[in-house]
Amino acid sequence: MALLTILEFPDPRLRKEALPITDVDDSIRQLADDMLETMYDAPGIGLAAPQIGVMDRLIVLDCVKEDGEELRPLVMFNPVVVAASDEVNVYEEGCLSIPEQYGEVTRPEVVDVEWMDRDGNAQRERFDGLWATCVQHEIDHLDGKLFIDHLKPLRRQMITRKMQKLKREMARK
Ligand code: K1U
Ligand code: ZN
Repeated sequence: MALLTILEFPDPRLRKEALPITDVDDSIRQLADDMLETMYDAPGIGLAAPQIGVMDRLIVLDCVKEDGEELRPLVMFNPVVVAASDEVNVYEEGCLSIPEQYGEVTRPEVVDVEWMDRDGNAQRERFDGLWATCVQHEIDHLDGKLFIDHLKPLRRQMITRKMQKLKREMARK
């Protein structure tokens, strides 16, 4: 197992579209396990492959938040939202690639997602609550989309400028 480095906005790799996975083999299963370890360590509730610089359509998530409740690590290859409710939900989202910045994002409250699991089997499940928010946030990463793209222009600009300034300061150190 290995901890991976999480890319930070405005890294251009976060804006690229990831490619479909054709073969679920041991190397991609190992990558998924390393991503889960990295996500739990961060700590976070989700992680998408482009966030660690791998342009494959792979996400991991576990939105179990209660202490003592059994973990539910999910690994999804080629996830797709196949149905979404008209009802929406507003959640103050964060992102491991945009540290310490938050914003209210409106998304469908309930989504049906299809994906391929670690054994190459097709899966379909309905998600609601934080699971629905998180799976949509992670699938957005696969299309080069970030939660700030859902915010009002002024808030998005504020976060973008803060992150650009932080990057310049880090480069000077
Ligand atoms: O994709 C990511 O950057 C991970 C991100 C997922 C996410 C958070 C909030 C709403 C939608 C999607 C995070 O995990 S940020 C960290 C976080 O939310 C968290 C960390 C520890 C405990 C609980 C939440
Ligand atoms: Zn994110």
